[in-house]
Amino acid sequence: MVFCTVLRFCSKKTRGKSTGKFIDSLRLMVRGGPGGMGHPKYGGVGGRGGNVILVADEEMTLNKVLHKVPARLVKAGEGENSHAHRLCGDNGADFILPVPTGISVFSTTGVKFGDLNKADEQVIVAKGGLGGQPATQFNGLKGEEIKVVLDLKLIADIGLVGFPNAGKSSLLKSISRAKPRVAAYPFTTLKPQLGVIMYDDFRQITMADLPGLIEGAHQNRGLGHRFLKHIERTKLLIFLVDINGFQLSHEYPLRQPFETVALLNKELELYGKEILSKPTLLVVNKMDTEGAEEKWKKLKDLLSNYKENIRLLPKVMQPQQPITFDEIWNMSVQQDPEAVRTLAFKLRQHLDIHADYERSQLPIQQIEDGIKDMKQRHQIQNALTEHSSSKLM
Ligand SMILES: Nc1nc2c(ncn2[C@@H]2O[C@H](COP(=O)(O)OP(=O)(O)OP(=O)(O)O)[C@@H](O)[C@H]2O)c(=O)[nH]1
Ligand SMILES: [Mg+2]
Repeated sequence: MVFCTVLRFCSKKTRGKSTGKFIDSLRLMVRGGPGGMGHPKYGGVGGRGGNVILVADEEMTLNKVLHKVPARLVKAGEGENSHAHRLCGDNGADFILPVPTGISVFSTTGVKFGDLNKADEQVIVAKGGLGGQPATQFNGLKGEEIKVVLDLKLIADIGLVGFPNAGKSSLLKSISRAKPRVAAYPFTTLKPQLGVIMYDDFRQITMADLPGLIEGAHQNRGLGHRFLKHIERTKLLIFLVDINGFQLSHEYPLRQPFETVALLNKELELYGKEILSKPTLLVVNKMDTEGAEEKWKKLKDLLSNYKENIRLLPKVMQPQQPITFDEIWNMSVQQDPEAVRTLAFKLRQHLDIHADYERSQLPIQQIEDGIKDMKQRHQIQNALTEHSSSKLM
């Protein structure tokens, strides 16, 4: 009850400021154009109906799509009828609908049409009907008609996950030019926010800040789970944890920082989809608060043997698949801009190392075929060794 009240109270405040509801899923009825009539007397063939085609466009959002087709109905053009003076009718016009990059297109029965991940990629969702011809007794056929779901998953390099109030939006704000709302109550962030980290050499890395997760998020408690799909396509995750732990309200138990790490691990595991196999960094925040150093000592001890120590927690908090953190950091996002800068640098390094590592899978395949590229493997192995020796823990 208290939980619901908090949620409604917060959503009211933030929605007042927002510029429209963020849509990350949209249903549309799409209809291919009907074929034109043939001409039985002269054997004329009607034009084919137009197709409905979705094309990825980086400028689009699902809100803009809805603005373009407010009735959620998309119809391609009719094929032209065959006439005595013009026996072959023209084909109907295709309806080309620009959609955001990063969408998956499904039928409402769950059949996938495809993913549109890069600008200009396209998918035909409804084909136009055949024009009238002898095989159709010169009748034009109806076009395909189907309900489709456009499911948006943001494409960001890095995804921020954590309990509410941990400082995720504060980190996004200080590391990028994004201006997410930051406030001292849970569920300040109600929809995913994207920020771009800019580097001196013009490299840009995108980071997604998601609404906070809570225990039981996989059972649809809170807001976080609904948005977890947005980290499916990220290359790197940051678990952001408050050194003081998390307490939803006085009616709920205080979760110690180690418990919040395990619980985040568990929620992601229950969400599934191999999210836990992504490289993950742990950032422990709010080190400027009272008693933080003491708490950090304890947390560090527990984390140094994470796999064993999570088994000491109550069963409900235990993930089956303990995550391996690539690196663990502690910092104060709010008080230590230098640490934030170093983190930005580290993030870049991690992304590069993992990109190299992914690429290194190719030569490994070829090795099996007898073609060895040992030089590259050595370079990557060296990079990984250097990298692991720079870990905090
Ligand atoms: N003392 C201290 N407070 C911090 C720090 N970082 C963030 N905060 C505060 O923690 C509170 C929550 O910060 P947010 O950035 O809104 O947290 P969030 O994780 O985005 O929260 P949700 O959007 O609710 O999930 C705010 O009052 C921040 O000012 C820090 O390093 N030190
Ligand atoms: Mg936030």
